[in-house]
Amino acid sequence: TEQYQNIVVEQRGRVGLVTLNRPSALNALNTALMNELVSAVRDMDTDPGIGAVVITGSAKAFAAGADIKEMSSKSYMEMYAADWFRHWEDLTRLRIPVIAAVSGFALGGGCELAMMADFIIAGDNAKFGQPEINLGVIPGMGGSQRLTRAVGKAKAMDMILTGRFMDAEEAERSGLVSRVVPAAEVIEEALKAAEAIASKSKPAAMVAKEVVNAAFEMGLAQGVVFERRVFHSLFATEDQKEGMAAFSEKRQPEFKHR
Ligand code: CO8
Repeated sequence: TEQYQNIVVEQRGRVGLVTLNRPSALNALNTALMNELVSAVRDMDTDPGIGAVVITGSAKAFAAGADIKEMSSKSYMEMYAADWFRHWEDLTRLRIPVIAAVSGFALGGGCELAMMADFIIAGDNAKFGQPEINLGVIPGMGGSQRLTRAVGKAKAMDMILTGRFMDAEEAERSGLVSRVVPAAEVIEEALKAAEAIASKSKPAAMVAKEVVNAAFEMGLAQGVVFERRVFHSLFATEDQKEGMAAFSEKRQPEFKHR
């Protein structure tokens, strides 16, 4: 397996677990960390033995943002020429389900990274924020778009314009996270959810993610037709035959992920 400096990569059953590991900077997201994370999850995405991914940080910080020290002296032209942050978008093109398990700070790029996951499970100590305005900038990894879709205009404007943090309770109430659990249990809870997903038919889980994401890109009528066509396509899988046969025979299905 590859050696990484800024992340720890593990496999638990059919689940890939990536832990951001730059404790000296509260997991601030620099280029080296991004390259490692993108490389690790891309490998998992095409690994037939993996059915879901969990991305997590430390107890104190999921990630405290893009690395301010790495960015601070860059010129416009350097940012533009490198298309700074573009490679983070690769995380949104993964085809298997991804869960962000958030303890502590998820700020700036950290909040944006969490929102690139398919859903977020938060510890009760989680703090979400887009405090870029305090640095004289704005969100740059999708925050203005994904936060607004997740929590609506009022709360997104409030957070992005004032830079205030949202605690776990408000984040759940607002629809930013799917569950809040005691902080000490957040990784275990995310691994359980990922294991549940990975035990289903993989082709069904992959297209389930694809059709939900299509809801953000398509009109309703077009999205409903897309869903129906994809639904039809699953009748070409062995897993559909097995899943429905198991139901009729009152037993657990044995999915082959094909
Ligand atoms: N970048 C670099 N280093 C960081 C970052 C960061 N985002 N966050 C924390 N660190 C470092 C600190 O500098 C400190 O290092 P050192 O010990 O060497 O001084 C170490 O981590 C520990 O941090 P603190 O001592 O500050 O810990 P506290 O517990 O006192 O405070 C906070 C925790 C509140 C999280 C505080 O660290 C903080 O406010 N961090 C910055 C939060 C922030 O502003 N995030 C947004 C960053 S900008 C961003 O993400 C933009 C994304 C898209 C940009 C697009 C541009 C094109």
